Amino acid sequence: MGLRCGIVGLPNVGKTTIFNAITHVGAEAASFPFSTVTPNVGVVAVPEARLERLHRLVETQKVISTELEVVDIAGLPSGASRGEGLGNKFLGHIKEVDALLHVVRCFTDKDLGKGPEPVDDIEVCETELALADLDTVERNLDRVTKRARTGDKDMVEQREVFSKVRDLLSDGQQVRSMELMPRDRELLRPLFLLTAKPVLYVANVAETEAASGSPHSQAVEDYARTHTAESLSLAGQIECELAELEPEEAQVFLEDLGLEDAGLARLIRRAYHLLGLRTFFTVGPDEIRAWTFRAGSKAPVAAGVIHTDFEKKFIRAQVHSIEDLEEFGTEAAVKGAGKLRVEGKDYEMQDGDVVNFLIGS
Ligand SMILES: Nc1nc2c(ncn2[C@@H]2O[C@H](COP(=O)(O)OP(=O)(O)O)[C@@H](O)[C@H]2O)c(=O)[nH]1
Ligand SMILES: [Mg+2]
Repeated sequence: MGLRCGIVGLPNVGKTTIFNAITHVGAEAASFPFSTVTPNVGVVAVPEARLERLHRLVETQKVISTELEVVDIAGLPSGASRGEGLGNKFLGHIKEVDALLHVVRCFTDKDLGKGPEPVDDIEVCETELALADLDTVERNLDRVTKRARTGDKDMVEQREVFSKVRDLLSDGQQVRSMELMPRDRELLRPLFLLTAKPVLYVANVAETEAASGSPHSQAVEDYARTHTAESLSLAGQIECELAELEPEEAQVFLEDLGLEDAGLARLIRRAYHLLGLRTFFTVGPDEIRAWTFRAGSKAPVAAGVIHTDFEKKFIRAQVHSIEDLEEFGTEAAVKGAGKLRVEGKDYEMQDGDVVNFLIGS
């Protein structure tokens, strides 16, 4: 699918700690050699409890998860948007990802000698991103304004949109929060604006606050709610330790801490969802497998995820739910109960669908 999320935030907030924990959990970690401006890229298996539910019902050779690409982008230096130092490179890396996991320090760092100021930190980062966007929009506004003089309709339309967005950015709004028409957003897409990307704030709390959260993580949550973003809290340090343990040991450790679920599993699932990614399943004696599609995809496009040819050769899909399989036991019994749906090429795929695609030759 080629969608990626990038871990961003100020220096020393725990980005690399969280990235390392994620890639430990991941099936295959494909890291680039580390350097300060070469981002680390990891591939992580998306935790999926529904695969286990299917495996309990159907005997199979192997169970295959979907994957997500995560990039550890080095800390954003303040002044990045003015092209100072390595600023441009950092912003370039952010441009290349599809969603942002914005890590915010909510733990106390003894070396820094000051308490967490998560909302101030968020605003420092968001301001850099917005200034970079302002620069991008102004450059493009100049370009289309010149060309609009000839009366070119497309250029005039872009001029109107870019100029509106410039004003809103100057006003301190993030593109993702702006009230814009779908057509406006379409015209903005080629600009790859940084504040247009979906954001999940990750409040990195102290070990002792892993279960309860803190007033600081609450502040992050409140900020997210009013800024068209999502949030969750976790303790990066603990996640790192958890990722080193065998699953049974990790479970015991989690219970000791009063946690239901590893924060990382939540983080990965939320990131996947944030990217607009959804999952369907195929089930058979060879494999039970989770596949990724974009929310809103039609059945032939989803078939094309399995094999490129399948999109064109799609005939129809047989679809049922995991709940139906749990109720009736086998696919044949699901069919016998009249619960196996036959869907055509206009069917919009739903998260959790268990599918058989019928493909022509
Ligand atoms: N107490 C505490 N320290 C952390 C936590 N996460 C990271 N750190 C420490 O913060 C420092 C910076 O972490 P790092 O992951 O390299 O930050 P980055 O610059 O954002 O990539 C390191 O000394 C970590 O050990 C955490 O959850 N709790
Ligand atoms: Mg780092």
